[in-house]
Amino acid sequence: MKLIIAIVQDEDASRLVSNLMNEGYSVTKLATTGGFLRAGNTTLISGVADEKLPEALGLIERICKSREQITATTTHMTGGASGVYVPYPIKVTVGGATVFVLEVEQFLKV
Ligand code: 2BA
Repeated sequence: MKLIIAIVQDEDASRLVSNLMNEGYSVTKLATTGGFLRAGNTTLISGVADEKLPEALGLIERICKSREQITATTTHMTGGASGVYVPYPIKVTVGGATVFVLEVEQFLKV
C-alpha cells in the first residue's frame, strides 16, 4: 500500500475529491497554507493499493491545473537612504499538484 500526499490548489480540490471518491478511493482533505505565497491550498491524503496508484496519480494529473499567481516581494534599495525596501510584484506558476508517494508500513483501523 502507498500513501499519497497531494498538495493542490483550492480551485481543484472539490473536483479531485469527487473524482477520487467516485473511483473508490478513500480521501482525507486538509486545509493548508503554502509557505511561500502564505495562501490557502488543500492537502489530500489517500491510502491506495499498489496497483491503484497509477490510476490515482493519473486523476490528480488530469484534474489539477497550473495557474499563474502574482505575489509581492521586496528589494532592498542600496545607496541613498539605507534600510528602504520597495515592494514589487513577481509572477509564480503554482501547481498542478505537488505529490509525495510514501510506502505504508502498516494500515490499521482499530
Ligand atoms: P507555496 O509554498 O505557497 O508555493 C507556491 C508557488 O510559489 C510554488 O508552486 C512555486 O511556483 C513558487 N515558489 C515556492 N517557493 C519558492 C521560492 N523559494 N522561490 C520562488 N518561487 C517559489 P508549487 O511548486 O506548485 O507549490 C505549490 C505548493 O505546494 C506550495 O505552496 C507548498 O504548499 C507545496 N509544496 C511545494 N513543494 C513542496 C515541498 N518540497 N515540500 C512541501 N510542500 C511543498
